[in-house]
Amino acid sequence: MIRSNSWLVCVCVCLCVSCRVCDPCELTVRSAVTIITHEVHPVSPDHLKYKQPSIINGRKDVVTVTPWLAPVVWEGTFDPDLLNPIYKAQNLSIAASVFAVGKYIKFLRDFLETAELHFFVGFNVHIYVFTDQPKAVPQVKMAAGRQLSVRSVPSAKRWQEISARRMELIQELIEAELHGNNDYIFCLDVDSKFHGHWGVESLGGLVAVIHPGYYKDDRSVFPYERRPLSTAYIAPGEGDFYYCGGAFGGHVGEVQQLAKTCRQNFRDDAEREIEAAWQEESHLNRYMWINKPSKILSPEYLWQDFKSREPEIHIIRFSGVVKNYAEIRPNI
Ligand code: UD2
Repeated sequence: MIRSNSWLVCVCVCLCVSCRVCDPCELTVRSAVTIITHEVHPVSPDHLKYKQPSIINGRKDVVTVTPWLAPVVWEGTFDPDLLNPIYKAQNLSIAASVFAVGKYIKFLRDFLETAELHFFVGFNVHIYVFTDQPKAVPQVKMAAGRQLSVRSVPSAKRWQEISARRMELIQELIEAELHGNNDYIFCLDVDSKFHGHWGVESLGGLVAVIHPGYYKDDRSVFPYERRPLSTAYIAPGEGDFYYCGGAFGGHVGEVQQLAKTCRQNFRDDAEREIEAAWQEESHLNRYMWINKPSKILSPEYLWQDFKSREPEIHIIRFSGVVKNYAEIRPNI
């Protein structure tokens, strides 16, 4: 099927590979069918003026491509003057999901207000807020082409459940409302603010954000789920990067597949009475290890306010606020 925004979606049968995808314990949770999206080449408007690209001058302090040849997006690796007209011509829609349950509702205003200033400014954006307090959702003035919808969700006694249930609700949102309407979706933590440009350079089939806490570490110390009983298990010596649970996204079809798999794996773990070390973040890391992201966003796209800025971070685009867990979570 050829989509209107120039993406080709094809369906192929997975071949057996030497990974845990084919372990008997995962057969029930992974479909034999994988959706792969191929981006057709970008089409530039005629006579567009922008800075001359170079393949010898550019960022030398960071790695800008993974070993599987996915770009790693850092400031200085892309040109908005070139990218924006290309994507503008496609009349894209970008959805964002954000959960504000219990006391986390207090973070919503700053999240929404700063998204207006920095997140896909000038594009069609639809923010979906999931909350147990719809009446407390702040009224934030949104620019033309941008809208907000509120979805009611029950509150929970454990923060782990709220965090983990996001995959299920994201899957349902995509299946019920987004297919055919929105081209891309980003799933974001609410206890965060935008501080700088986050735009079309972040778009891709499957997009992961490098966690700011571990990007200089050896993978043996990543907080992956290390118990083989869990479907999120990654052994020492395995894995690529440690990705954030607080920001990920991509084409809606890809994110649907991710959410569906993580939700099912979480459920299978629950039946075995095991909860992955970092809930859906552990399942996301497991998924992204097998299903390599087609684009990786540097820690500029999810920093943490309590961390001092590192020299390679030229801009902070989105950052988690400092919070007192004991005060805001329903349980410790
Ligand atoms: C990390 C991840 C988070 C998630 C979690 C593991 C980052 C920056 N954060 O952060 O995404 O993977 O580990 O579960 O990567 N929420 C509520 N109400 C609650 C609790 C949580 O609405 O009572 C929502 C809210 O959108 C919040 C998100 O769940 O932003 C994640 O919860 P967190 O911020 O407490 O998780 P944290 O800081 O451990």
